[in-house]
Amino acid sequence: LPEFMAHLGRLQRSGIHLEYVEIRKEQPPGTFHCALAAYNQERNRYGDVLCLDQTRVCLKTRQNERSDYINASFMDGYKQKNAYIGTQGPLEKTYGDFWRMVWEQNVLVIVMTTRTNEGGRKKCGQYWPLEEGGQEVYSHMAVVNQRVDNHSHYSQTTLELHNMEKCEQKQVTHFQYLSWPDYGVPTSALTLIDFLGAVKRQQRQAVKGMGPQWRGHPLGPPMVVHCSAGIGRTGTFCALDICLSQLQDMGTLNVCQTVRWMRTQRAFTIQTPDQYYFCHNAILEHAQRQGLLSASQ
Ligand code: PTR
Ligand code: PTR
Repeated sequence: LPEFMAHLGRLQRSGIHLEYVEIRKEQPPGTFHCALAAYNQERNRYGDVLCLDQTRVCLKTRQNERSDYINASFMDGYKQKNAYIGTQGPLEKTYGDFWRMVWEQNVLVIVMTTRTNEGGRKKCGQYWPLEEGGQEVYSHMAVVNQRVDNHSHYSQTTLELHNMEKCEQKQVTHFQYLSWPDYGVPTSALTLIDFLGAVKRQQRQAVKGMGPQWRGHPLGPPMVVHCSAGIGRTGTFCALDICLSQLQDMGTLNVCQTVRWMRTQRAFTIQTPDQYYFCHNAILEHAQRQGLLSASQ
């Protein structure tokens, strides 16, 4: 933490913005062939937010389906390979693909950091049944809403997935953070950090209930994290998780290196200088609350 504080002290806000400008200059280190293929265009929410071939999540193609593409990327967490799948807000056309990915990757927790509509614009499809007791069928997956818990800044929904081809079922927890505008930053860092805490507790608890094949993987399968494009808010959320884990484990952290690495896996991660600055600020607020800083800092 002292190194981080010294770094922050040297840079101030404008310096942090400049650091971000430098990060943005770096080109993504891979190719976008699959995302750019003509028959996949309708599977991208935004024509300019594509995923790298090298880290994309491939659907396990079924017969008579041409494409294994979904706009989703594996991303490493702190000391955890593929801790997250960063993805766009599902489109009506891709609801089935989304749930197929959740099933195939054994996902236990879905984190949504956008509302479906913002400022009169559609940001993400309503890809799960909203009401308690509701049920929807997406391709060969039936999703049942078992329970909704509303908290002041987020809602937590327990969903049951029925794979109608395999006649098997699984439980998934859906978390939606409700006060984060796109291109913006949350009004309070601490409410986002509390949200992150709730997400991680659920992931840990769900992993404990998994079968023996997961015993060697204490942190479990990837969490799905999405917003609208799956880069700005998604990237900020994951960067914060990684940096807070670094702080907890090593007593220090490096936002710049973290974001640069993340961008090699999910291209364009973190969209604005303010989101980049927010990561720093949120860590400070957290450190203050934990009593890790003296009053003068
Ligand atoms: N082409 C889009 C646009 O700027 O309108 C791409 C985009 C949309 C990029 C939303 C980022 C966005 O934010 P987030 O990743 O947080 O949903
Ligand atoms: N609509 C987004 C934007 O204008 O920010 C789409 C976009 C995303 C454009 C990333 C360029 C991007 O690349 P970089 O983050 O490397 O500048």
